[in-house]
Amino acid sequence: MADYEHETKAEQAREYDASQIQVLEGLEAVRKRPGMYIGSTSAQGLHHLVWEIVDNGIDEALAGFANEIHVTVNKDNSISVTDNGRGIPIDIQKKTGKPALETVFTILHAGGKFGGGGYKVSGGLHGVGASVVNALSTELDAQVYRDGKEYSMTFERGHVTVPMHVTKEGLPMDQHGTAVHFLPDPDIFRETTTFDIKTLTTRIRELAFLNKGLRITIRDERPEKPTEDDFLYEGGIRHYVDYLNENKTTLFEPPIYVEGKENGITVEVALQYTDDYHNNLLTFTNNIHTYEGGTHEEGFKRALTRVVNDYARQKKLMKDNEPNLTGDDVREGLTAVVSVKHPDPQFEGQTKTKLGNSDARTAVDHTFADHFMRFLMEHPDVAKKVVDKGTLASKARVAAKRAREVTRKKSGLEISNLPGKLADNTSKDPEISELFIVEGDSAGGSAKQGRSRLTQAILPIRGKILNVEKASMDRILANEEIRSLFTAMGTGFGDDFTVGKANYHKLIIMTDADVDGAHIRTLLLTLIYRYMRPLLDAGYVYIACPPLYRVRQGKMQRYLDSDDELKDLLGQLPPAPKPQIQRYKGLGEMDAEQLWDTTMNPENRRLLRVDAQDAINADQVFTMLMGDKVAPRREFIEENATYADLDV
Ligand code: TTJ
Repeated sequence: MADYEHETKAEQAREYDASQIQVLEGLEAVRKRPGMYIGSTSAQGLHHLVWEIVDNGIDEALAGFANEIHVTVNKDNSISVTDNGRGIPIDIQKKTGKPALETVFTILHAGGKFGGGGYKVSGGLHGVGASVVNALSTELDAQVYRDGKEYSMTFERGHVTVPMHVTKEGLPMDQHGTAVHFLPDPDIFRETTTFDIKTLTTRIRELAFLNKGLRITIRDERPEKPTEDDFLYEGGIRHYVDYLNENKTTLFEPPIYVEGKENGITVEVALQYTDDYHNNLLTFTNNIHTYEGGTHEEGFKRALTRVVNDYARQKKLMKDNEPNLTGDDVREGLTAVVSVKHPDPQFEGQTKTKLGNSDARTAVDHTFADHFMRFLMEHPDVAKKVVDKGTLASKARVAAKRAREVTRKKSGLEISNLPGKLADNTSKDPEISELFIVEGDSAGGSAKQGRSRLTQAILPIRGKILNVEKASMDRILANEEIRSLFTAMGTGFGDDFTVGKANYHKLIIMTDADVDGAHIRTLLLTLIYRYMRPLLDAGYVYIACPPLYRVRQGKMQRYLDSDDELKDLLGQLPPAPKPQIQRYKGLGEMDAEQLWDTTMNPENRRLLRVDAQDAINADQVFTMLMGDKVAPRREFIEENATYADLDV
């Protein structure tokens, strides 16, 4: 391209116009199809805006130039994010003739791509940059602090309204950083423009764990008395493991922590064993939670299994003729966080949260195996506990397998031998088949009568099922209620579990809208979370939402889900004839037709999909709700009295 200074004014103008048009086209595209850039325009998409901005500050921190990020939810539901980095460059770029600051907010994908040196390792799920946030905000303003000056610039829905100019001079020369403030556009975010402080706080805490030494604060200015949380973990993911195990009984303190670098990949692993029967392994790549795992997870698992077995053989903790401990054995009771920072991550899988780079497998394996073997050698008492735990798991696994084989022969976990209480649907197509787990025999009866026979199967369960959080595998397998669920689903159990064999692509939990119903639902969700997790990952698990009220007036009949809706409706109805209000306490109070109309008919019903994305919280929630320690449970229930958080 010709040198800018040698172009005529007309050429410059033409070029400016051309680039301007391109910019507008780019950002108009974002406004036309926001879902393509931020996933959706639901609450999740709304919160994504915050991460797009925060990620820029994190990149600056990872590059070593910032150590503080402050996030504020303002009274009007706008967001402010500041960092103490170098500040977005304000010099005029030759290529565009505009300040770099403007480019960052008006060119798609421009975030972090300029300036040279280092690489962008952070990034939200989509990593599309600040311009997308700008396009989807009614107003956005940015300040840059550098060279003793404050520079400002303002936008509306992606368009520049006030070009960059100096707004303060004579500031301290060592004051530097970036501040961004934006107000999401309600025309785009039709569902909600209200930020959820819990969602923001959870992710910010996680980001602080994942980036040791970085201080991140979150302030909520909306309540009468503003709240502020301040997160700074010098120990990084070691503290994450502490946090995850807060309410568990651990086998040793503190968590093991290793860090290393191989081929430009930074590897961190923290782990600790608990007396639980299951494990909690979280993996991250460039601060993104890799729900589907991938090469870093494989490298970690492989190294863990190998090192524990090698150590046990070397120290004669296992007999020569005993078989090796399996991966599942050595992971029983394990809580671990694996975090890698990769210069060029390849994300694969259904939700693009599976790491594909094979160099990450070897980097994690090598880094972790070396450190971990040395750790075991230096801490023989801890090492013995780890080996003992694995050995115990191995024995339980063998016993459970034997029990399973016996039951399979006797009454069978086989599809040919469906449980007696199951009213199956007639279609054999899993995609259109739904399995309702219904609380109570009477509701089960109504559901059987009212259902669509082609697509809907009913499995009634009586009362409280076994709490799997406190039971070993063989006891779980001996439980009638649980067995019939696995048999009906057709997925197999334990090592044999295959989500591809699921007979139903919707597993719908239908319980009463009272405390007992909520408890049964939690028991079922715990079972599914611990032993049928792939169903959650596949998005097959749902909660049915029976209505709370029926209101009738003359020929009019309406079903309502909340007290608010009831109040609204009663406010609108004429006073006569007197409206008749029925409050449903249980599913059993509805006849077959009502149950179909309100809760089962795909045309009218509401289903809540149970979201596997919330898995980290779920682990803690289940430990708290279902584990042994009572005090944190009471606290948790008091804090979350509405129960709603578990549902989505
Ligand atoms: C780029 O390379 C030259 C020096 O500055 C680098 C940079 O972009 N730094 C930077 C950007 N620090 N902080 C940001 C930033 C912070 C927030 C909160 C939001 C945005 C869009 C950028």
